[in-house]
Amino acid sequence: MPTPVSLIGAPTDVGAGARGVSMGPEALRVAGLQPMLEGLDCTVLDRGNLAGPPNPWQPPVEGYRHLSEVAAWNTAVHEAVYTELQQGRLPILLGGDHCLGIGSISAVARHCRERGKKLRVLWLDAHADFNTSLMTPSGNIHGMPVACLCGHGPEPLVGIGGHVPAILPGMVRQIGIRSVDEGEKRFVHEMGLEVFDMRYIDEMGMRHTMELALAMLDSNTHLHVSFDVDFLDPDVAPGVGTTVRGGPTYREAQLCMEMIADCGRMASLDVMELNPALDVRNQTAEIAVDLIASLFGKSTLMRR
Ligand code: Z70
Ligand code: MN
Ligand code: MN
Ligand code: MN
Repeated sequence: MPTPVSLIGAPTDVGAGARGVSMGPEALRVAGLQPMLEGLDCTVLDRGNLAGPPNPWQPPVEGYRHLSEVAAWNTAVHEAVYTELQQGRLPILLGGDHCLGIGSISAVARHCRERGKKLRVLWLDAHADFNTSLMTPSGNIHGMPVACLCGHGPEPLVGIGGHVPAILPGMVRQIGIRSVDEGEKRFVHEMGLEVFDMRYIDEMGMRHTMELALAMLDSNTHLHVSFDVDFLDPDVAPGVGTTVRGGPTYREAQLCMEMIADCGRMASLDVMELNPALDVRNQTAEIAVDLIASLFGKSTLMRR
């Protein structure tokens, strides 16, 4: 029996540098996320959308834009994701900007600590999202969630979930990375984050990359997938806040998702940064739904 799935909408762009990802949850619903999952024999509950403060659209203060709003949204996300996990359900967080990964992954980490489970986080993204207030070029907190989760960030964010740091860099595998700021690059290296950037994927292929990223998972490992839709090449996915050329093709992304499905360990998922304001007839949402189908085990032929 597949784990029952819960959809949680978090319609906000408080952590982003462009407006519009607040419309992401509804675009994914309109693209047929729930019926697609049901067609794969999942039972799905749509929990609706979380509530939080509006986007005040202010400049950064001391290196952070909208820190109190970002903290409020992440607290709501943390509680919602944690509640679903405690009920034995597989939460899918529908973003919203990627700052919400703090609330989501801190909840997953808390669940794993309480259950004595190991945690592996796959971070599919064009960006490392490993900035701090000292090195951010923008003040946008969607460029900081991985650093915050690893304990490097402001107390109202690193403290969510009650355990600092929420996760260790060694739990994370980043895939598809192709835009990292100068200071951020040094910090990624210093903290020993494992990054499979586009250069690596080009040279070694997606299959080898995913074999390494999914290595050493056992039956006691909770696999969390944090899917920033800007992971995909802009040719296939124009509807994101920040497009970066040179991303995975549809076929590479599909193989990535299929290999995650085959490992059988995915127990929570974020789908982030979809921006319907920049999309063309909801095509990016539809592609995201296609790829999520592969993540949940859709395959062309019967699998042995
Ligand atoms: C840049 C910053 C970012 C997503 C942009 C960009 C971060 N490194 N993340 N779009 N999803 O401003 O920190
Ligand atoms: Mn569980
Ligand atoms: Mn991101
Ligand atoms: Mn990104």
